[in-house]
Formats: sequence, structure tokens, C-alpha cells
Amino acid sequence: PRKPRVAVVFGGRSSEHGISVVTAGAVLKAIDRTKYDVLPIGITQDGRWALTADEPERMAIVDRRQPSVDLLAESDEGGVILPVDPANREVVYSEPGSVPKALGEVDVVFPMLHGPYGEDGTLQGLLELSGVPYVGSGVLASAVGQDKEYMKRVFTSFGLRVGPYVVVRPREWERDEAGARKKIVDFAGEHGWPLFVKPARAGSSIGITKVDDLSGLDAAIAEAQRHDPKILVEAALRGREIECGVLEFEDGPRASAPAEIPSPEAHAYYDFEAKYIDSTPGIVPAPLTPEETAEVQRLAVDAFEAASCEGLVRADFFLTEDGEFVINEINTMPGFTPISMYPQMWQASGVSYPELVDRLVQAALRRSTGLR
Ligand code: G1L
Repeated sequence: PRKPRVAVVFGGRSSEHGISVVTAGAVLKAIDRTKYDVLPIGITQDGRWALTADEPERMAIVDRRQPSVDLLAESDEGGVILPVDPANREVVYSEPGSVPKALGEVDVVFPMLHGPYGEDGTLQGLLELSGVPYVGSGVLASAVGQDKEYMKRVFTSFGLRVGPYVVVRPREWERDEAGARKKIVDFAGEHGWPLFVKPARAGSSIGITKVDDLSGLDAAIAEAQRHDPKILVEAALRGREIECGVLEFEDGPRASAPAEIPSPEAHAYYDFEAKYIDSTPGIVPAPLTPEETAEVQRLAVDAFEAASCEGLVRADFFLTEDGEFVINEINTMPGFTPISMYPQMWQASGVSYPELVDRLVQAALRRSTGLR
């Protein structure tokens, strides 16, 4: 029988285009070519889908002052090569922003797109409509993982502890700005400053401001609303930051060794560059008691199940001063270079990067032959 064909879809119209290209390069290097036929499909920054050369070693951040002739897409800083297949130089599958027809010929898609239209469930919905199986979470879990309000509502209803928060919806803000502002100030009165003001739906740390007092509030609200008209305000949780990976095995989801992100107070939150590109800032395994480790692993699997995740998830917690794990968020498409937290946590648990990639593809293929 022929090998399953895996399409790795990457790049895209996101500020994290470059991270996606670099991550896809790592996946293309790690995927077992004796088991799978691999089809790299790049999406340019202006939204054209193109069959790209299968040359992962070229998919790196380069000096944009020496652009390659194959340079199809550049990031704002740095410049990123998205190599066009020389044999298919003329083959650009779509108009900017539209979708190619070639997707029907693949057995499974490995989606590596960030932010809106990538990990919020919309691409997953397109793949559902196209009848193409894909790696990772489906429409619902992807959308829940993208919306910090519904994420908290789902966790709460499944008995997971979440931190205090308040939501300001666009209509509410339009109708009564002063009332909405008062709601936030009252929240601060109850839970204390600082507050974190966040867009409800945005990846990474985009649009988030730490607000120390009333004077910074309006600017923080405006900044968050630039990214999403619905915003969320959270109280700062004191405690240790602990992350845990969940991966779907043949017999169900299992949790990795947890990691600790040191001193969250030193910097308000670590930015997405650090999260996706820089060397892992985490300590793996986290220095926890066996009981704490077992507890956070149980909660991570609970979070995976609560949101109906598939394939994988990274669950991020605070371990508060009174010894309770509070879930901060889940990420259905976590940083995924070999040095990112999620792969590092599995490495420490005896699952190598190539095995991780293989398990994700296998889980997607299993689903394609059964009920999701
Ligand atoms: F498909 C998986 F396995 F679910 C998957 C897809 C994408 C895992 C992790 C990622 N991550 C990324 O694509 C990214 C963090 C590099 C954003 Cl572009």
C-alpha cells in the first residue's frame, strides 16, 4: 500500500509567519520519510498558498539584506525564506486570501498556522468541510483554546480552578464606557492591583498589558481592544508558573513531566519570541513533590478532556502560595520547535521530537478511520 501523504501547511498571514516557517522546517526534518510522503505547503504573507520546495534546511530566519531569488515571503524583521519549488515556480495555488484545490489529494494535514484563521478553529472547519483529516484539535477545542473567556467557563464547569477575571464585551463598552470602566475598577478593589488587561482572543502575549494602577487602565483597554473588541481583565496570581504537556497515545491522553517557568514576577509574562524561538526558559522536570507532579498531570489531562482536545495540548498553571494549582490557559498549538517547552517536556518524559511528530500524525490517521 502507498505511504500516507502528509501536507505540512505553514507560514500564513500572521505576525508569527516566521516562527511558523522555522517550526515547519523542524517538523519536515523530523518526520519519517520511510513512512510518509511529505508535501510542504507554504502560505505567503499576502495569503497565497504555494507548493514549496522540500528543503527544510533553508527554512530558517535569514539576513534580508541578502535575499534569495526564492524569497517568497519576508517577515517584518529578519526576513524568512519560504523556498518555492523550482519545478513548480509557476505553481501558486490561489489568489491572495483564497484556498487551493490541491488539498484533496492528501491523507492528513499538519496545520502549523498561528493566530486568527490558523488555530482558532476556522482552518480546522475548512479541513472538516474538505473531508481531510488533520493533526491536533478540532473546531470546538481550537475555538475554546483561542477564547480566554470561554476557556475559563469550560474549565470552571469541569471543576478546574481558574483565577479571578472580568470580561468587557464590545456592546457593553459601546453603550456605557464609564460603567465598564467602573466594573474593572471595582474588580481591582476586590482583587488588588496589578491587573492584566488582555484581548479575549489573541495568540501568545499579543496586546496584553500589566496595569499597576488606575492611570494605566485606559491605555491598556485601548491596546487590548485593538486586537479584539472583547477584552478580559485578570487579577495577578502570585505563585509559581508550571506547565504540562498532554499527548494522545493509542490508549488515550497522557501527561508529560511538568516544567517550571522561573520567576514570573521578574518579567510580567514572557513574550512570544522567548516562547517560540529562544532557548527554553523552563526547568524540566519542575522541582515539585511527587504528589504535586501527579496532581498537575491529572489536571492537565482533565483540561485536555474538558475542552475536547485532540492530539496534544500544553496546559499552563499557577501553583499558588496555598498549594493549589490554578489553570491559566491551554494552548492547542504550542511552541513546537525542538527547543520549545512542549517538545522539551516530552523529551524529559522519554518521547523524542521525531516520535512526537509521528504520534501526532498517527493519532490524526486513527481519527480519520473512526468517529472523532
Ligand atoms: F498539529 C499540531 F500538532 F497540533 C500542532 C500544530 C502547530 C502543534 C503545534 C503547532 N504550533 C505551531 O504551529 C506554531 C506554534 C509554530 C505556530 Cl505557527
